[in-house]
Amino acid sequence: MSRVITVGGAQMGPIARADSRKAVVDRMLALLDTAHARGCDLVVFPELALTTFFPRWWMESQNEVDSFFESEMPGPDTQPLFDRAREYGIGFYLGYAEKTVEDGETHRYNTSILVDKDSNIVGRYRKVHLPGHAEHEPERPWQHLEKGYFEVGNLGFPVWRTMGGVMGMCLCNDRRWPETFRVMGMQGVEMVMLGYNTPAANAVGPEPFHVRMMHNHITMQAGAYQNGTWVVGVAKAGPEEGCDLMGGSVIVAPSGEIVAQAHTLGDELIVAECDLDECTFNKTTIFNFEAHRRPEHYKIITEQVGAVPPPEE
Ligand code: CDT
Repeated sequence: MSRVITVGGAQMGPIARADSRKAVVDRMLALLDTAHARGCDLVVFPELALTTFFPRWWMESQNEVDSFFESEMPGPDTQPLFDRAREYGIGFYLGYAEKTVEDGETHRYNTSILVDKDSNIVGRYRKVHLPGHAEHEPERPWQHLEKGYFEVGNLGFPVWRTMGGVMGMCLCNDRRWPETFRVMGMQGVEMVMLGYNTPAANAVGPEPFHVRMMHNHITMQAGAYQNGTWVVGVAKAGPEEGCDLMGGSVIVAPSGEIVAQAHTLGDELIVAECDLDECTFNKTTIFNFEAHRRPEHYKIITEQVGAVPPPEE
């Protein structure tokens, strides 16, 4: 049986702080329509796809922060997405801010879900590597308050057998950490989906745009190659009220090659036919983990957080 999944990366242009959920969901429905016309089985939307990248703003009122969170999924605003996707028989990945009550306590996570072709939520991931800072830093040109507005995800990096393959998820900054991909690689992942919101410039020091875009791609390409998996990385792009977000959404083959790439900073669908059987070559040769990994030499990775150089002479 064919294991080809036609995947759409639904890059989204800027979302204004005042944009309603309905206005955003309407844009996502238009991307789903395009995906259907182009024969997609699965569509990947960005991180925090339903709102502007709100950690950019220092907000003292928790009520104001909470206005960017969803406390039900699907909720009244997002139900049309689930309905349209089910009508088309398309699965999707969606990043959003999740507010949830567990054991009587409220938690807030930067979350993605995986929805199958029948519109069932089959997977949930909560971002582990939260970048930025927790307190207001007024000297910055824009804030990056993920550490203040979210808790570290508590679900690890699971994978799910669905849509004919082994599927995994992560979010934005996670892609920069090889551990993210390896933990999923150790579970046989065949497609990693990730949404991102990455500023085109570094807020705290000079870094050329082309170098930042290289970091964006090189991390996903390395994750794909070193684990023999497809990677679908999808941006929120363009000028979002004072902060330019890079685009550069890509679909990366298990060889590490980019097979589709966005060329705009707006709403744009990139499409690739992804044969999950292409994962087998890497997984059974150069990256045959069973044959070649030496975990007895990797303990420092899980036992230590920061780098500890040897003492000075
Ligand atoms: N959303 C997200 O994780 N963005 C980060 C930017 C970090 S700048 C503090 C990224 O790694 O792309």
